[in-house]
Amino acid sequence: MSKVALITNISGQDGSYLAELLLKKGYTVHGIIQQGPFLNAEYFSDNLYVNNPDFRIHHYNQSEISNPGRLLALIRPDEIYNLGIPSGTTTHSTLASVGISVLRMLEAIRSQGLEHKTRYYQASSSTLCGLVDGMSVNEMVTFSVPSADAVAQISDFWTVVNYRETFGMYACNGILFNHESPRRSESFVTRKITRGLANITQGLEKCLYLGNLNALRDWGHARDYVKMQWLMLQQDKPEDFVIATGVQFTVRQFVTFAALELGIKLRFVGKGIEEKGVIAAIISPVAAALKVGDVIVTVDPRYIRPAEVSKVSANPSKARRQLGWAPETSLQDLVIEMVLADLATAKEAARLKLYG
Ligand code: GDR
Repeated sequence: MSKVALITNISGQDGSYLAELLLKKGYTVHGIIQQGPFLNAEYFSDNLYVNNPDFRIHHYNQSEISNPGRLLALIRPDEIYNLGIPSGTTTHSTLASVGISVLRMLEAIRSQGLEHKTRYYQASSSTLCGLVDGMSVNEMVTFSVPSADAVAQISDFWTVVNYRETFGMYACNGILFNHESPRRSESFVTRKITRGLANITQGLEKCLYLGNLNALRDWGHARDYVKMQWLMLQQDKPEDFVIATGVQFTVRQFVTFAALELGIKLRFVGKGIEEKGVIAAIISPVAAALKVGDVIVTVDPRYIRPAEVSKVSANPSKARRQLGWAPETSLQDLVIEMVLADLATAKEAARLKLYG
């Protein structure tokens, strides 16, 4: 009998990669889509999904989500991956929906008598640590200085720990640092950069406007991180893990790598809000319409955050030590994959613009 998994927010970046992974492993995958009626066809175009009886989507409204018992009774999942809400959802709705849904999901597992069958994964992020500049995060971090967002995540985190310790449930938290991919939303800086620069090479945009170029982030590939989420549920005992690469780069470096992949060598001039990225050399025909000296990156004060956490490092050594997990994709490879995907889209958009 194949294992049954339930993934919430399956149409998001992580949900779609996780669904791919589990289907390849022979699972029957049930996914809940929380907002809007559509499955993101772009992510699910693979023939893994088409007419696949092992892949089921449930379109739920808010009240159905907050009452998941019926679905659990129906599918009796071996594993639940609660990926929560799409990133970027506002704080009020975060508190109103996510904090409660974790509790309701765990309660529903118990009320259906599944507490010794169903393993539960809760997606948390480094936000829950109440990040302060310069701090290093491992699983022992004390949650302090919380932002409003962190309050919701801290509540979820301890609810999971509480159910694990009080009811002996197999429930764990993944504390994920930034994880990106071509499926990342454009509201995050990596995708904004790869999409913006690809559009510029195709004449669809002139300049990319960014905030703090000095911000340091630990960026991994979402596809690697969902493997870790799965691994967390395959152990003898449930534990919480930091999921990160342990390596940091600045936003400026990310822009530089992405531009290079598009055949543009950038030179940064000026400081702070005066800083600009100027084309120093064109080294490939992809950017043939551009010329040396063009300003294609500009710092725009509107994107500078008032309370910026510009430097936080992650310590994912527990994942490596205990689960043998290490990210497989380097930042350079991640950048290449994202740039190539956005370049293909930009070329198509430019072609349509030209020929209609
Ligand atoms: P982050 O991701 O805030 O770390 O949260 P984001 O990509 O938004 O920002 C990363 C860094 O880039 C700087 N930056 C810009 N950011 C955006 N979005 N747009 C810009 O134009 C821009 N210019 C510079 C930011 O100031 C920041 O320093 C992500 C989310 O997934 C969270 O949900 C999660 O908790 C953390 O990662 C771990």
